[in-house]
This record gives sequence, C-alpha cells and structure tokens, in this order.
Amino acid sequence: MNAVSHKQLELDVAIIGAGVGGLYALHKTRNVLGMKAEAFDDAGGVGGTWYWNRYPGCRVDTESTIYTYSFDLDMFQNWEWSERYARQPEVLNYLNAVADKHDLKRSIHFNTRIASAEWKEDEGRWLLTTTAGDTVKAKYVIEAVGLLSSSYAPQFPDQDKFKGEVLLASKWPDTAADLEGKRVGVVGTGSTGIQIITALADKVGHLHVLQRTAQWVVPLGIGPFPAETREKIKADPHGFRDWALSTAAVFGFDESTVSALEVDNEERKRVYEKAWKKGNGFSFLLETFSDIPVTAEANKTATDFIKSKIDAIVTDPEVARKLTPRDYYAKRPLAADNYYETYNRDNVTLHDVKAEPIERYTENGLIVGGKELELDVVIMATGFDAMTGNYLKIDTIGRNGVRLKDAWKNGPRAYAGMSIADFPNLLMVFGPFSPFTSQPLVHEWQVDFLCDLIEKAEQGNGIIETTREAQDDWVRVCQEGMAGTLFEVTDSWINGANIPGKPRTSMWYMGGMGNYMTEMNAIRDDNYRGFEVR
Ligand code: N01
Repeated sequence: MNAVSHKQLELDVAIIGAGVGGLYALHKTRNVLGMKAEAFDDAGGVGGTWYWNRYPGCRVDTESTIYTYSFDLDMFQNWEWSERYARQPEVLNYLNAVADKHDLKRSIHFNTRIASAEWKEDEGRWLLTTTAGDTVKAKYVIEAVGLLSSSYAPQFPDQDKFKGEVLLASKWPDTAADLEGKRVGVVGTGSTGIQIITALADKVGHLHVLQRTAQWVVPLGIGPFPAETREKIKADPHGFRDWALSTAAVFGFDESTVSALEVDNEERKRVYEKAWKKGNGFSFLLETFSDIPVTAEANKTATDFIKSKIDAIVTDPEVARKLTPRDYYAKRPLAADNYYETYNRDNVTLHDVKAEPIERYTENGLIVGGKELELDVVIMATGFDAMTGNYLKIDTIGRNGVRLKDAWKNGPRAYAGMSIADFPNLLMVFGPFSPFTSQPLVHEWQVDFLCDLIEKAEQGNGIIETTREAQDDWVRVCQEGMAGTLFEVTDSWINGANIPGKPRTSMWYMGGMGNYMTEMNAIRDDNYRGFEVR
C-alpha cells in the first residue's frame, strides 16, 4: 500500500508494526472481527525484525516448529521448514506467505513511520501522525513494535575518515559489499555477533572479533527439520501448540524440575554432555536443571562445564582465557555451532576491547588499544534498545497530557505486558512485563486476549483502561520474580544495562508462559480484573 494514501484516515484499529505480532493482529482484527484495521511499518515489507536482520548467518535459535503461528492450521501442520533452525530468508518467506494467503498487504502502509500518538479524550480516539505529516484517527491502537527492533549502534570517533564500509547488522543493507577475502572487524559477541562470526570465518580474508564481554556459548545443533515433530504437529496441532504454551519459555521442551545440586557430578556431566550434543541455548539453560538461572551454586556447575569445553576446544590457552566469561550464565542464552572452534583458525583474531578499547577510526581501520587495526569492513553487532526502545521513539501522549517518556522515565510500567495506565485503548503485543519466552505463539495468545478485550469494549462505549493499582501490583510481582533470578544481577539487554543511561530495571514476567496464561485466564474469568472495559 502507498505510504501517503492515508491522509486523515479513520480506523477502528491502527496497528503499528508488520512483524510477527502485527501481522496476526491485523488478520485477527480485520479478517476475524471484521473491523476497519490497517497497519503501519517503517519497513518496505512485512517481517519486522526478519525484514531488517539480513546479516550473514542470521537464523532463529528457537526450533522452527515453535517459531510459527498456529492460527492457520494448514500452514501450521504442513509448512515445510527445511531446517531445524530456519534461516532468515526462510522465516521472511514464511511471513510473506502468511501475509499473502490472508491478503494482509493491502492493509499495510509500508515505508511509513508513526512519529506521534495522542489520545483525544473528547473523541475517544487516538490521533497518530506519521513522519510525513499524515494523520490517522483510530479507536484502538495495537503496538506490535518489536522487543528487539530498536537498533543500538554506538559510534566510534572519526567514522567519517574511514574509507571502508561500516555495516549495522540489524539494518543490513541489500547493497552490502561481498565480504569474500576482506579484512572484517566484528564489534559485539551477542547472538548476532556469534552468528556472523561463525558464518563469515571461512569466507573472509581475516576476521577480527572485537569482544568487550565474553559470553557463555553452547552449540545450536543445526540440522534438517525433525520429521518426528512434523508428524506430532500434523496429528494433533492444537495439542502441540497448547503443550508448547504450557511450558515456561515456549522453546519446545519441558523445563527441568531437578536441581543441579541434587545430583552427583557424574549425573550432572551426563546431563550437560547430552544437552551440549543436542544444542540450543535455552535448552542448555532450562532443560538440564531447574536452578541454573536462580542460584550461584547451580549456575557454577553449568559454567564449569562450558569452561571445560572452551579449554578443550580452543588450542591457544590465552585465547581460551579471553573467551571465558566472568559473569553468571544468566543472559539471554547463546548458541552457535563451532563457535569456539572458530578461534583456532589462522584467519581469526580475538581482541579484548575491554582491556584494549576501540578508540577511533582512521582512514584504514580502527585504533584498538593504541594500535591501528587495518580493516575493509566493520560490522556493528551491538544490539538493541530492547523492550522499551521502539515504544519511546513514538511521542505518545495519553490521558491528561501524560507523556509515555515521563511515565516510563524510571523504567516501564505496564499491566500484563499489554496495557498501560493513563493510556486508554493503547494495547501492546509483547510489551514490558510480558513473559520471558520465545515469541510467535505468545504473540498470538496475547493478540487473542486483546481482541477479546476489544470485542467486550465494542459492546459498550469502546474504552479499555488499566487501573493504576492493577499495574502497580503486576509490576511488583514481576520485579519480585526477577529479583529471585541471576538475570537481575547480570548486565544485559534483559535488564536494560546494555544501553548507557537507560534505567536498569526488571521488564519481564519471569513466572513462565504456563503460569502467565493461568493468571490471565483467571483475570478474564474475573471480568477482566485490572482492566476497566466500558
Ligand atoms: O545484542 P546483544 P545482539 N563496544 O546486546 C557489544 C536476539 N537475537 O544483537 O556485552 C564494544 O546481546 C556488547 O558487549 P557487552 C536475541 O534475543 C536472536 O547480539 O555490552 N562492544 C555485546 O557483545 C539476542 O539476545 C537471534 O560488553 C559493544 C554486543 O555488542 C538479542 O537479539 C539472533 C559496544 C551486543 O550483544 C540481542 O542480540 C540475533 C561497544 N561500544 C539476535 N556496545 C537468534 O534468534 C555493545 N557492544 C539466534
């Protein structure tokens, strides 16, 4: 749809974002509820994070069987994923196929950024304004703006002097130069960085990894799509979906209920070896033992095991030392095949940029620890202003002139990950204080819940609010849940510590999806307790 065709558009539902959550929200509100719904996205196509993240090696690290919608039963049962962990082009292809099959694209305004949103109390409508100055009035706004979508790209001084290319992984350009044979620097060793590093090592001339903080990495277990899971889904799609949602992290396995400390060394080693062989970061963290993210003692059993793998795999002891983290294993768990093996290659050099910082660009590369590192390309894999970044980019003004950026100045506040006090009819898919899980099935679940709220509101005056008390209670429960984990004390995007100046705070419901659904179903049964639907 044309970016400027919506001057003074009037809608029932405006959806911001055409990624996984936004596409389903559009399908549900327009095709199922029959409302006048349209979506808006900055990108030139559907896919959200999968539209932008086209860097080499990009793929899901949730099994493809779980990284899917379930609402289209035929696609859920029969979509032929080629690999256990789908690559980015395949995920994007799938999302395009969903959008095409359900005729969604005609209702999406691409290349359109919503700059501001203002609640008009007297009209009971939101007034959205695009960066081009077009306006949209909508009764309900569903923000599906992405948890990990607002790129964080620190700039080193003198970038303009550099004659080579600087590429941002999360906004990878189609026009990116061929990297074959080049001297490439990768800044960042999170999920993005490790995928790039393992994908590029045997293609580039020399790879310089600029690592500030080492992370615990386990294998991913790349391989063909597991036929037995396909059969399971075909036989009982709803049963499979409901089981996946009943787990804590929605990663396609049941979390362990056994403490790492209640078994002996031999059994622990057996469990960790099995998980290492199978692959998958979330599985290693949560399917092995129940308390790795909870107590320092249990955590140490996991990190001791991974350290033993680093020492066994990496031939240069000094490189192995640099690759060994000092933190708990309590960030978003990382997984990539042959990650540590990569550092045995002659054309890969690891730089510890905490000890020897990146100072500035030169014409020919970067000054790192006082010395010039000659580079043709620098890849920034420096992460995201997670969870709150994209909400705060929209200047959002709620009831009585309350600005979202003020309401959230000490960290976000929200009810059930879906609604914010003082911002009526502004609904979020996977907003702050949502469960800490994989996303597509959870997005679907939340969109269904939001649509139940909308249907109920449509029988009345069309207003959905959240009470401040309910929001405060929810935030308190989430903060208490986070305080019981090592995620709280380990710097990462999960608690906002990765962004300079961002309030470091809990932003998650840590009780797991199963408990979240139980709680939300009880809220629904209790006449949508905490929501005021009028
Ligand atoms: O970002 P990150 P990401 N100088 O924040 C470093 C999802 N995802 O894009 O740790 C030097 O994890 C920073 O160093 P430090 C997934 O949920 C999923 O990799 O702050 N370095 C860190 O090493 C994931 O968790 C998939 O010291 C700097 C890195 O940049 C989330 O997205 C794939 C720096 C950022 O790591 C985010 O992952 C990709 C600086 N000035 C992403 N600033 C899959 O499904 C930052 N860093 C597999």
